[in-house]
Amino acid sequence: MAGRAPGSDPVQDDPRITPPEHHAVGVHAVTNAMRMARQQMGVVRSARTLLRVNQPDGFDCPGCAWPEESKVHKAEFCENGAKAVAEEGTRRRVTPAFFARYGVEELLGRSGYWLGQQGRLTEPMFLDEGASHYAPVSWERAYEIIGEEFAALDSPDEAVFYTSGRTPNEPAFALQLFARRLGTNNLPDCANLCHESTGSALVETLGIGKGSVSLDDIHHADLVIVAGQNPGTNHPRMMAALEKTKGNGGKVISVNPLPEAGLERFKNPQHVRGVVGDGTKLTDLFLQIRAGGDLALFRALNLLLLEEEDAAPGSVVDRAFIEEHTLGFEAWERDARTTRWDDVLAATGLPRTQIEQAAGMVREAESVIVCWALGLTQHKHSVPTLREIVNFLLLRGNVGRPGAGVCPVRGHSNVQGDRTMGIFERMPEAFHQALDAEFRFTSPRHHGYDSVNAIRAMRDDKVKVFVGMGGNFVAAAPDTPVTEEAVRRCALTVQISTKLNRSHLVTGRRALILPTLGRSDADRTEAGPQFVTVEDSMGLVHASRGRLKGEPALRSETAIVCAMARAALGSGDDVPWEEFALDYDTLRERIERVVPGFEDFNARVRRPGGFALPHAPRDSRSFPTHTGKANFTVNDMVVLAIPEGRLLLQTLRSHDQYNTTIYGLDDRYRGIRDGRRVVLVNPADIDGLGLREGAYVDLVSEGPDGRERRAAHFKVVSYPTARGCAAAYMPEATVLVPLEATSDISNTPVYKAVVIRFEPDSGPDAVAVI
Ligand SMILES: Nc1nc2c(c(=O)[nH]1)N[C@H]1C(S)=C(S)[C@@H](COP(=O)(O)OP(=O)(O)OC[C@H]3O[C@@H](n4cnc5c(=O)[nH]c(N)nc54)[C@H](O)[C@@H]3O)O[C@H]1N2
Ligand SMILES: Nc1nc2c(c(=O)[nH]1)N[C@H]1C(S)=C(S)[C@@H](COP(=O)(O)OP(=O)(O)OC[C@H]3O[C@@H](n4cnc5c(=O)[nH]c(N)nc54)[C@H](O)[C@@H]3O)O[C@H]1N2
Ligand SMILES: [Mo]
Repeated sequence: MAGRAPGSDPVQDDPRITPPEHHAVGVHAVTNAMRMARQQMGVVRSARTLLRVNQPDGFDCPGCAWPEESKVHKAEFCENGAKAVAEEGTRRRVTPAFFARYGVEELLGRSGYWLGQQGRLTEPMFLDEGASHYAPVSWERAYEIIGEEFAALDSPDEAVFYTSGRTPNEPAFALQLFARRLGTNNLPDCANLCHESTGSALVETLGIGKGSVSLDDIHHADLVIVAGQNPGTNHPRMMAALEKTKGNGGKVISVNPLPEAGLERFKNPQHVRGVVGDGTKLTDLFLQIRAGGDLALFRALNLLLLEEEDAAPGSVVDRAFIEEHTLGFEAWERDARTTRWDDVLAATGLPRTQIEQAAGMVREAESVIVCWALGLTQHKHSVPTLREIVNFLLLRGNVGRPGAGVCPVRGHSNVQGDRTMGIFERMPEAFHQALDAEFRFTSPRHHGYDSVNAIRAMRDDKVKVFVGMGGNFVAAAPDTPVTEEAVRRCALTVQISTKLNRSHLVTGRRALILPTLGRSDADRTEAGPQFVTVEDSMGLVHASRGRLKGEPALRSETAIVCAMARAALGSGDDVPWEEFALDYDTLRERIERVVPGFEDFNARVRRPGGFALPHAPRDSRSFPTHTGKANFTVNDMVVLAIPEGRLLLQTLRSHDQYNTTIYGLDDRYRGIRDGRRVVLVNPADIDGLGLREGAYVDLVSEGPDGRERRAAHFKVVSYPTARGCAAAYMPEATVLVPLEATSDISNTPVYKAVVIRFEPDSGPDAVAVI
């Protein structure tokens, strides 16, 4: 990472600190989103574009994966959805003249915020070996270069294909087919960095790695537990769903080290009450847990439920369900009863009375849903934590009936669909067999690299070509300098992108930027207008059609993948890549024959609202696990021990960013303005550690490898986070996350629990730009 360039962008400026807010959305959300939309798109384009988001004949919001309320009703307003659309629909342009003006070294001194603000990429660009600047290149030559580098591989496993979850189903299917025709399963994706722990836990216990509830279930649940999630910022439309839960008499418990405004009150801008009144109180009980304490919390809840059952047999435990549909109950129950309260209190930091109150609410609820996101998936013990949540739901039969179930809330708008399409380094055998039968070949069965293992492989010179299908790998992955050094060892890096980011600047010996159409852009081939499809967090598949006229040189993701496949696999490959790129219906016909649940795909996806994929636990209370039943699992208690003088740091998102894409410098709900280098610390910890509110410090982490990592110059903000826990934004704080610190089983980076200490400020000049 380069030092700070003189005269560079003002991202490291002094943030202003104001009190956090206690409600989310309201009129400020609307005005803020409209201001950003106007700045990026102008008035007319803003109106035209924003009115088409999530409409039956419009495009799928490139923001989060929360399902649409109803495809046939008017769009719900969503501030951060509007910001995501504006970021893509911007009229600003990054042209060849831009690259002639700025060399790669100079751009490396600019922040990701500045890079993103420059606008949409317009033409393919090539960075030749030793060159200081990217130069324009024709699409034909770009594919030739790709062909040359693939031809030079000693083994197909020297290629890695990373996918970010915005990529729609059609190009995702084509990409995995390309990789497997080549002979590799090296298909890491952003899910490896995100919800992989969810997949690992749910496949083992319920037989399918996806959520089991619909929006209707959320609306009609008696109790929704929202753990490790900040919907006010990251899934704003979820607040409207929780408002309905409340309206129907349901209750909400939120579990979080931070009191997130979006979980306190929701001012729905769709209602008069939401604009002029106080809005709706969402959370009935807030459990301000210590980071990493959720496994202990759910163990304690389970213990309390078992004890209630002892006191009044038959009143708590759903014996009939357990008998008929599950395995492992007795062994689990024996272990659950060994749960010790001193461990629970140490791990959670919660008073026992609050946990008892929560257990009381659970007992009174006929139907319970647990929702979660990264606060639960990015810990070392995430998989056991999520398995324990499954135990908690199974105990009362809260799976596969109305108003009950598991609700992992995904991130990227098509991250779930990409996985369904086969973007995974270890797809099940049934998928390989179907793929092989359809395309008459034998796909490789040896597992590929996930994201962390791909970094290790690049570091160890086992990879020569890295292809990024969207995303910003070097800024999203952990241990930034280690990842950057690894990527630089490649012979060729190819980024298929809409916007400029750091992964275009940290490159292999040669590098290509292939600019692509986004969701909101019209996609027309010689065969006529095309559309793509996506799958949301609840397994609903629907069409997405953009209307904006993109720059003439842009190609669709499908077209780019198919042309790359042809260049790498040669004219002898008998997959009709050209036909796929021309007419996406032909690709969907193949998807239909390979992926279960896509019968009659082309017809069904043309219906307004699309269709729901099958989900055995939800649909029929059947559990396609290795045992054929839902599995109770024993998950050992974990109490994180934090050495004296240290805090547990989580890295999270501000309100003005989308992962590594920074929209602005405010985190409105948390009261942070005009800056991002802040560390949120409990006032008692500020005192206890001898820190001073408003002072600048360095954050230092100590990895399992014994190496120290430093993030310089963070402003200490006194904040009501749980004791012992601190928070700072990604990607600025990502440098502190060691590559070797990953979740057991799922291998996800431990982004939410980095042990840090504070050291004197090295000053703004020591800031590593990201
Ligand atoms: N506007 C916007 N929308 C987005 C994104 C974005 O960046 N911007 N990103 C998208 C993506 S890819 C994803 S994966 C999702 C992410 O959605 P979130 O998971 O909501 O994202 P984070 O900002 O990482 O917030 C993590 C939350 O978990 C809490 N938390 C941290 N550690 C713990 C813990 O140990 N226990 C508990 N109970 N809580 C904990 C944090 O305080 C915080 O509230 O959002 C998606 N939507
Ligand atoms: N420290 C820390 N790091 C984290 C996390 C964390 O909580 N803490 N969260 C992790 C999570 S949950 C995730 S999902 C990853 C996200 O990792 P990524 O998905 O790799 O990162 P993004 O920032 O979402 O990628 C943004 C880039 O995607 C490109 N893009 C946008 N739209 C499109 C499109 O339609 N098509 C194509 N081809 N490209 C497009 C643009 O060029 C843009 O610059 O980050 C992870 N990193
Ligand atoms: Mo994510």
